[in-house]
Amino acid sequence: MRITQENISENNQSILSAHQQELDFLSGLLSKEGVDIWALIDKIKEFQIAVPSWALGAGGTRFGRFGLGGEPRNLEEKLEDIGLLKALTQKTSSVSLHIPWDIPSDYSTITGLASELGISFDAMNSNTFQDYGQQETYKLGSLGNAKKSIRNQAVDHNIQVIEIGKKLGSKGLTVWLADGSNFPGQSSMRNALQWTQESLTQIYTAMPDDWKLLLEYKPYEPNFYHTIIPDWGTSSLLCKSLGDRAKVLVDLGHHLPNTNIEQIVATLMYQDMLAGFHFNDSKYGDDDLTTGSIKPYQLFLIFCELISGSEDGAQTWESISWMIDASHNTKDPLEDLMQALEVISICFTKALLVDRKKLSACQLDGDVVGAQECLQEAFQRDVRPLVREARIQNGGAANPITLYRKLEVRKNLIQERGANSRSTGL
Ligand code: LRH
Ligand code: MN
Repeated sequence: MRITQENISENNQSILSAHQQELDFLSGLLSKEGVDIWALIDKIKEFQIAVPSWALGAGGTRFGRFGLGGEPRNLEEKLEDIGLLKALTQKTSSVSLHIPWDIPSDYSTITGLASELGISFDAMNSNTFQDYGQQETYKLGSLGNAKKSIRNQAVDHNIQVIEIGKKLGSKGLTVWLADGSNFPGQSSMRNALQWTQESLTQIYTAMPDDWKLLLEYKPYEPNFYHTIIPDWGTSSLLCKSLGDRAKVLVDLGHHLPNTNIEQIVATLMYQDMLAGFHFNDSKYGDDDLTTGSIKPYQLFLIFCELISGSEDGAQTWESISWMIDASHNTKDPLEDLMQALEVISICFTKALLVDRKKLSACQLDGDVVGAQECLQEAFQRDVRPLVREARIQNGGAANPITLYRKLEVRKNLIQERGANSRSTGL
């Protein structure tokens, strides 16, 4: 199924006057405060977010998975679904593939379809946390496994992923390791870290010079006593030992409760060590819930650090990768992703509205209340008309989910692919 520009402009027509009224009112308020509306809208239009290939079907937990039908059965259909998201939101111009879940059957078909849909290939993800018929099991680890032969197998897999990515035009490799232990004494934590460093060095050396390595950390799960790369400190320690094209990937769900993630972002930008993000939200653990559905203020504060860090020259905006990493246990994956894209754009826009001059003056004067008022002033602003205007100017739908439902996309996908089609992924 494809959504045409006619579908979109016809639907937008019905809401344009109401939208224009809201936009004019907000523009009036913000212009009085010296905000350049059009520059703001351009920044929102340019801000693109990669879609994870593994989040286009129903996710699940060990307690069960509830399919919804019409799920993409192969990489071609996954690209079609991202094409639907792009048509509706004009926010998703790239996909992040996971290997072996998304090994292309025919490269020319895949690259042809991707360019037809206007989709490029973002960072590739290796997978040494499952067994999928490889020689030796990853049950007790991969790059940090005590057995040299298994470490070599995992290094070879990552090099294969790089080779696949090179054929697709990707420029990055994301490495997340489930490696660790479930019980004290089970593994030598210092040796496992050293073996991991040695394995990563082989992978980094095999990467083309214009590629970057994004090293993702996670405190626990699937191992529940220790994880070899549990936090940003260990990830940046390893990255610094590899070289300046290795940086730290921040998955918002990979933090112990109440961790100050915006401070981690500030610290990584201070060292030019931030690779990018896996956006999602969580209440307790790595819940992979819809971005901004639980802690939108935290997401706003993270964007405040990103904007101040890039405007002050700590790290360039262009060097940071933006991806969603979520699992849809109870929502339609495409609706869930459209909700995430909306709130990411909203929190980014609110953060752009922070009067940074006034804020740093308050910080220097020790005006604690004044400083918070600067953030609240921006966070409490309803910027949805700006985000909608940016989307409409980009050729997207004024209200993506409304149009998605009006066109009965899920129903059409079920007719096309069947009620029990299942997507590869978690
Ligand atoms: C690990 C993770 C990682 C992916 C996987 C699908 O929790 O966040 O980024 O490889 O989810
Ligand atoms: Mn992730």
